[in-house]
Amino acid sequence: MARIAAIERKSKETHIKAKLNIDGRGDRCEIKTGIGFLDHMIELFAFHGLFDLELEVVKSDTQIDIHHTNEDIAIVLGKAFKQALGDKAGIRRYGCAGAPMEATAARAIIDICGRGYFKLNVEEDKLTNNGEKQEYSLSYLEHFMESFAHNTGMTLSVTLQNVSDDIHTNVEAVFKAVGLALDQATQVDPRREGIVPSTKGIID
Ligand SMILES: [Mn+2]
Repeated sequence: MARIAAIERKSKETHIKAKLNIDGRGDRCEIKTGIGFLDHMIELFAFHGLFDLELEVVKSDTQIDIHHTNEDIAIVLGKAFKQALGDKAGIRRYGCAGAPMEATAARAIIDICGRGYFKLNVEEDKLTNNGEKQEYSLSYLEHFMESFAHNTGMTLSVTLQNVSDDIHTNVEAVFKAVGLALDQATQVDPRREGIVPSTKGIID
C-alpha cells in the first residue's frame, strides 16, 4: 500500500498544502514556503530522507514575521507523516542518525511512538543568542521541530555539538540528521510485516 498523504490546512494566519510520499527518492520535491532559508532546509531534509515532498505556502502573514508560518509548516509536515504512516504496522519505529557540517555535528534520535515530544540539547546561551540578528534562529528551529514532533506523534531528541556562529550551518546539520533518522524510523522491516511495533499492540 502506498504510504502517501495529502494535507491542506487553513487558518486565519496561514494556508498550507502538502503532498508526501514516504517511499520516495528525495529528488522529486517542490518546496515553496516563501521563506528561502526554510525551502533549502526542508529540501535537504526530504532529499536525505528519500521522501518525495510537495509543500506550498499559499498564504502567510510573514509581513509580521515568520513565527506563524514556521510553526504551521511544521504542523502540516507532521500531519502528513502521521497520515502517510497509517497504523504504523511493520515500521522500524526507531531511528538514530547524525550529520556533521564543518566543526558542527547534529544527531537526531527518533521514536515514532505516538507521543509527541521534542528536546534540543544545546548550550543554553547559544540557543538564546544564535541567529539573533538573522532571518532564522535556533529558537525558530526549536519551535519548528517541536511542532513537527507533536504532529507526527514522535519523540525527537536532537543534540547539536560545536554550535557554529553561522545559523545556516547549525540548522542544516539538524535538518539533515532528522531526515536521515526519520528515513530509518519509517522504513518497513520485512520481519515485522503487518505487526505494529509496540508491545501495546497499537501506536496512536
Ligand atoms: Mn546550505
